[in-house]
Amino acid sequence: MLLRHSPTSPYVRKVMVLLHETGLLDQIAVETIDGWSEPEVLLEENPLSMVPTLVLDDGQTLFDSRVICEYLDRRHVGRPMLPPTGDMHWYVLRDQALADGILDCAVLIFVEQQKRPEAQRWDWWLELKRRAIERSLDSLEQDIEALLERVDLGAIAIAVAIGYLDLRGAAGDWRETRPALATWYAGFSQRPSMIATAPPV
Ligand SMILES: N[C@@H](CCC(=O)N[C@@H](CS)C(=O)NCC(=O)O)C(=O)O
Repeated sequence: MLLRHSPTSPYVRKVMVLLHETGLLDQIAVETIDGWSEPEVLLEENPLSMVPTLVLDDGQTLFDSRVICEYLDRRHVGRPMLPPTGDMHWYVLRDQALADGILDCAVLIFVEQQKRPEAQRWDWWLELKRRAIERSLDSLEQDIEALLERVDLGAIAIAVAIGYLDLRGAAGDWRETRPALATWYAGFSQRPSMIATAPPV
């Protein structure tokens, strides 16, 4: 299998952390590509021209990160990163949706600030997305008990999302008002899977 990869993409990082945690890393070749420049090879595999894209051994492709993570999670023998049944199945998916939603907001802010000409930036839009991130972090702080001791797809996605907020400075000094979340994140960040996949500064 071949994973189309970008070292700064948090969606790619989620897949990479899962590969580390499940011991699947040596089954995957990784190739860095820039989705934003619509490279021909990626367009043939994914009309959205986005990373991560996973090319299977039979030439079929899978995207996006949620689909890739679920596919990979069924290919190892250890404890599943997405519990197959029960309440936790839905809670883990919900947590991943929250984390990906935070990422979607942070990427939109990044694009608005870094790619759009300054005169065309839309403050209302930026503030709307910032508030969504703030509320999401508040809810994680409030429900921190539900996150403790977990290493699953939901916890991975949340840690990766927070890592991306830090990388882009998209949530300022969020730790000041969310001490419990900060402590949880500090601990989770020490996992070898998180250290090995940390984006270049
Ligand atoms: N929902 C997608 C999002 C993937 C995504 O936004 N990838 C970005 C890199 S962080 C990308 O490839 N952007 C290229 C583009 O939008 O043209 C997933 O979970 O995989």
